[in-house]
Amino acid sequence: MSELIVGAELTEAFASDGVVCVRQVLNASELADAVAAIDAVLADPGPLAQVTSGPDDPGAFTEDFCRWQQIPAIERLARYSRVPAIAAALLGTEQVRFYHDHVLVKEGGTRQRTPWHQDQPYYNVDGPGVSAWIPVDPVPAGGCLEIVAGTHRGPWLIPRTFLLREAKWFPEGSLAEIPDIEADRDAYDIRRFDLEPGDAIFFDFLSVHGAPGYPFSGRRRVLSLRYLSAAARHAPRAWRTSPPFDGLDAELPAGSVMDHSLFPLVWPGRAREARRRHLKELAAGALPDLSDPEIMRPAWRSS
Ligand SMILES: O=C(O)CCC(=O)C(=O)O
Repeated sequence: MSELIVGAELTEAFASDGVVCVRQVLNASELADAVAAIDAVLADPGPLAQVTSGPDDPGAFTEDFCRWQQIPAIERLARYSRVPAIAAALLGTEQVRFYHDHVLVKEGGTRQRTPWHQDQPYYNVDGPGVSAWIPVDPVPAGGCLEIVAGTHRGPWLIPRTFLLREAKWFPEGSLAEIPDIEADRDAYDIRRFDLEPGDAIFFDFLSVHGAPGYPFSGRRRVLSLRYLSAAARHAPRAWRTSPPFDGLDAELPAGSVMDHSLFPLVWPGRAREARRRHLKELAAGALPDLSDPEIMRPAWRSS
């Protein structure tokens, strides 16, 4: 795989549309890690796991959240793949924190749509963030995540539960409703892609997005990695957010930087810091510590 260049074209497209597709973000071994991670999540669901499709659905839509502390492969991808570097470039921020992971699997034949929504109104943060939606199976455009370009500029729209459409977060009437996009799709600039395993769609926490069911024979296994810009701030809510971070409000004051072990700083990564240190040592005439694996680990190259 070639050197990653997050050029102006990509960052400008993200600033203007709130969504970009980046091909081959994961290399072969990272992809294998992502497959193993998703399979581990499905084999041993966590306390936040849920099936977001009805019992009569011929397939199933399964989700799980916040598993990186139990599944090392997720932490490795979140920290050391190229994803945090791309997130930093797209957000135009010097520092990036990992917010959480989200596994979203649609079995072949699933009818359940992922309703149109924005992510940020479900969260406990104000300020910018980006998600990387990374399938580990080939996903045809007809089964792909869809994003309405330009909606990242807001406004915030009311979050509802996916199945029963309940307003469990912001109270009814306090935010505008999501428009009926399905009734008039041509009126919206909807982006979707034919994806290969390891490609990624990066989209802003405020971008309106949804997904069709999965009317194909294979599965659609996705790992979504979510990142916070340095400008993101803790926004405790009067309700349980999705995902919830129980007890956090007592530890992190409202309006503070998301400086907590739940949200590790992942960019600049250890690899970049280690290389800086190494260059400094070389400049000072000192012998570099070549036993430090991070020095040898390429941050911007995947192989
Ligand atoms: O995978 C899906 O069906 C929806 C994804 C989504 O809503 C998200 O990643 O925020």
